[in-house]
Amino acid sequence: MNEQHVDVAIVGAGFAGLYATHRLRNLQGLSVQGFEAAPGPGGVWFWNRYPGARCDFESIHYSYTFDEALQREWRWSERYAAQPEILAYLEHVAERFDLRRSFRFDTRVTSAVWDDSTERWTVTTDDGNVTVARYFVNAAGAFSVFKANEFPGEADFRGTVIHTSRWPAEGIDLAGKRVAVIGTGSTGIQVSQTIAPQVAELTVFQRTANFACPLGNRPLSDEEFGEAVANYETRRVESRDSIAGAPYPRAVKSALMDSPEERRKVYDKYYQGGGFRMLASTYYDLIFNPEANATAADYIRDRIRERVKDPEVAELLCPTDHAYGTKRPPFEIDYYEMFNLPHVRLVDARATPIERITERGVATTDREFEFDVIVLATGFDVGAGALMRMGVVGRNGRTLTEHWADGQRAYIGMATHGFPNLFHINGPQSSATLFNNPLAIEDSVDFVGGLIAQADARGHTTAEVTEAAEERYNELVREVADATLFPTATSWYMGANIPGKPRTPMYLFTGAPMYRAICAEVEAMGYAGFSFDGGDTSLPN
Ligand code: NA7
Repeated sequence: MNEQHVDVAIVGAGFAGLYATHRLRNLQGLSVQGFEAAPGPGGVWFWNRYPGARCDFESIHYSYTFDEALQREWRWSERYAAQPEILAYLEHVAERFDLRRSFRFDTRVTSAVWDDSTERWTVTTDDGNVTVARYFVNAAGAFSVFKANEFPGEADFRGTVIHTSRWPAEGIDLAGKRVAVIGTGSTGIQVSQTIAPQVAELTVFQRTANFACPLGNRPLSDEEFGEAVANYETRRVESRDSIAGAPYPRAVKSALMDSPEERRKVYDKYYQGGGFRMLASTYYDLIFNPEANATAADYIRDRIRERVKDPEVAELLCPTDHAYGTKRPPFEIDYYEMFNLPHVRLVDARATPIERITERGVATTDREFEFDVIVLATGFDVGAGALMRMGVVGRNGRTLTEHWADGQRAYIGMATHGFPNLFHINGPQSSATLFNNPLAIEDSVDFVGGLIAQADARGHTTAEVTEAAEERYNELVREVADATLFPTATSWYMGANIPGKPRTPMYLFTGAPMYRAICAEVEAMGYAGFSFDGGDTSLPN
């Protein structure tokens, strides 16, 4: 067994872990040891190699901002980048900033234990080594634990059954195969529309219909790219000041202030290829007011009915059980037209739920379907699911699982009481997971880097959020959620997609500007809410 001592241990080599390594090691001069379960960098973009995997934010926005030359030189080929291109980008970043050498790949953290006497984290990994660190940074991602064992009988199936986030790099030959896709979230929609032309039969199992709107992907022209590069400085500022973390026009009106004709024009403008603009740029009250929301929901249902020829199938594809935006809205290319193809069928997995996977296929409550391949697009234990599985033990032997028995909580999404010197990037109760992620990640990493620098400069050895600050922030998260329609839906936003997981708002539903303002205020007040060395609740200014 090897034991090494470093300033910071980082888990995860995705967007968050890579930037954290750059910032803390290259810019702040700290010693860093990173761990990554995958054989290479990329995080969520390493694992999600299923056909059609693509980002719903434009590449020129969904990318790092910290290095001027990087954003000028990396030429995105499409308006919305596909997974291979984003992975290549992250691999490039890892090389360019010499980050690989700080990571041990193919390595999982098996326990992380805080020692109050030494004020260190002892991080044990499955290669048998031990790393002792002053700080422990959770950059393990919000979507890294997929829902496993959702259906009994997986092992009985004679064909191939695979979760989308474990798609093999060499691909799966789907030509001429009878394929099932279970799940109609962002992933299920992307994979279905992409494989439909290749397969002999495609059967989509839908439990909840979704409000999917057109993505509007196309090649990124030289002109568009040139314009982006020329204006990066202002665009990035605008992004950080926008609800979605991308420079989309800000909705300033209530949907109820416009006439039906005026509304139709607004929705027409943003439906067609606008991505998240449909939510962020149309009307500000869609997410607060059921009546306003219904105008957008009705509009999208009408478009679905126009695009799907069979009226029964169209009706089944129209969401009726939740308000628009209260489940993460997916984006699509030709998902609805796909159901006009003779070899594609839709199964109502709410009316006739899936009971099990059998030797030959899928058994619902009323029949058995035969398949060669079953694709599980059933989602993730979203939030700090990965950290929960790492055996994290804080002050006084209290485990993170115990502390979060009633729901994952983290002050400003970054710190948890009883777990000193542990910081989450993209953590539970941040807004970060809900807006353009690379920018959110940079902001959180910079906050954590700043806090560590301050503590070091003043000779403090521990930083821990107080119980009172964590509780007050938790109340804020709940109050904000209660002011919105989010709690009315069964979604991962509410932790409600995992049986037995406490139903509680997983995020601060404010969007980027307010979340960023809260973090800035905490920092400006000398890291208010944090106790340093168990003393005063903030550093003296
Ligand atoms: P999601 O958004 O959680 O979607 C999972 C889908 O799988 C959703 O349609 C679920 O239906 C369905 N599902 C889950 N369990 C079952 C069972 N038992 N039976 C039938 N259908 C089921 O995950 P995604 O991977 O699509 O997206 C995750 C995020 O990745 C996405 O939001 C982006 O941020 C990127 P349900 O709605 O629960 O009825």
